[in-house]
Amino acid sequence: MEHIHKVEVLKIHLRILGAIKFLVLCFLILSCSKKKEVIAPAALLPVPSTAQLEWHEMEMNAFIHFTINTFTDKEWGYGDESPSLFNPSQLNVDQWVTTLKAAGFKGIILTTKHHDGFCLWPSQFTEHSIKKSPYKEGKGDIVREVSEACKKHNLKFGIYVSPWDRNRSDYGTPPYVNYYRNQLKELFTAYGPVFEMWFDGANGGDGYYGGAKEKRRINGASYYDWPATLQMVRELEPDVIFFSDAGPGVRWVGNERGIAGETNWNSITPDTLFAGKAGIEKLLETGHEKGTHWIPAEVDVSIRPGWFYHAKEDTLVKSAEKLFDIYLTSVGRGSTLLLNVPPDKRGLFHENDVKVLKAWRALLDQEFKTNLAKNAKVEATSYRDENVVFSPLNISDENKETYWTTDDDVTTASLELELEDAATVKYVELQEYIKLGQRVQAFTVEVWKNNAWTKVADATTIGYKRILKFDPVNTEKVKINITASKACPVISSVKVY
Ligand code: FUL
Repeated sequence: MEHIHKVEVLKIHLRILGAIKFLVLCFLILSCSKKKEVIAPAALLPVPSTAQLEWHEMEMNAFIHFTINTFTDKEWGYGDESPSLFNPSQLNVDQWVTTLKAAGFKGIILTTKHHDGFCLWPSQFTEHSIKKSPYKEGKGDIVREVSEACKKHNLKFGIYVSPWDRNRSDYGTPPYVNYYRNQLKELFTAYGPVFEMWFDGANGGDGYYGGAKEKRRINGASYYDWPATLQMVRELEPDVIFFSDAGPGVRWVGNERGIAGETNWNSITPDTLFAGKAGIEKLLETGHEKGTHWIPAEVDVSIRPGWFYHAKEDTLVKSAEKLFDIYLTSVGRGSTLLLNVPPDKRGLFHENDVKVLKAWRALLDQEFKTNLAKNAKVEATSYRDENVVFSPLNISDENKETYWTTDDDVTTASLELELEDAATVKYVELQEYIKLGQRVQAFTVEVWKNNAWTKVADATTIGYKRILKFDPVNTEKVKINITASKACPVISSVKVY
């Protein structure tokens, strides 16, 4: 009897347990269905294309200026130089590419033709090329060598093809534009993939021009009919990034000193700009907050005073410290650095340049060795919809697709990072999630010192990446205050060194 009673009690217990389980399940289903919808901020136009985004992520590319000028000790060849002068004795493109790769460059842009018109590939459209030089008895092709070495070492390959040609007798007339296009066709058909194409702004002036030896002026806005030329190239290489003073892929930064504007918007309104247009330097340096197109600045600068190799500049190679400063004013201001390293007459990077590149790499690695934000406790004044998808923790998860953001009507906000231990800090590095556009207009950095917040830096734009350097300070807490933003800030990464 007793036994039967126990079984009944057990049954009742089981039923109660089942009911509880059912209720818990209902509650879970109900609360899940009630869960807020995840609504990311709308993109703030303009935004980068996929190819531009990849270009931003490269951060550092190298320029290689090498041509007949290397042998004539000039910066701009007149166009009458004999191809027989081009004779590198120990050319080794592997030395170029491996040196640059070790320094951290992701792509290389080679001067396939500079203003003097000499071609580093055996173009079928001119005799003014490497095929008439002693190099490999006229069988050489340095464009091919470099593009293949880039493939081998997994770097991207880009080309500089000067529109201005001081050798051609037809420069300034319509047939030359056809010649130029034929050369582009040759290059883009046989040497790709090409990630970036450089159109230089220097256009027209005096030159040899097939013996005419005169000054020729062209109308930079109309002579080349750029839209048609770009369209032709795009058909061969759809994702190529076009560099010129005003884009359309990336713009010139307005100076050759390695300095992007402290305020650096990735946007400009290009309608009234064209390669070679005078007086636009300042605008190119800062971009324009209300610009209609995403056309970021590229910072081109040479490791030496000149773009081409000159023995007299062997002692004037920029120091590792100078290159570090340039890194901060280019990559550290949301631009991509394009650092020129010119091979010498042997066809090698000079020992002094190689030494400096190594020291610079070591300096970068040393200064940015330990990211103190990695294990920091992070809090924000608010986060979007109080949804963990937009949590401030995203800034240190090393996932470039996650970010911290606020509600649409919140354009000022702070992030506080509490470091694991007190440490000496001297750099803060921030990244906006630029897929949704560039937003931040002003921000400050504070550190906790003597029981109070002390401002150590303030700045304007962030963009793809912003690095601020300040006097080293010992602290356990760092605060970022976004003080003005075009729309809710969207920050994907914060690092502290
Ligand atoms: C300038 C050119 O005139 C220089 O020679 C060099 O190629 C530099 C990168 O661009 O406009």
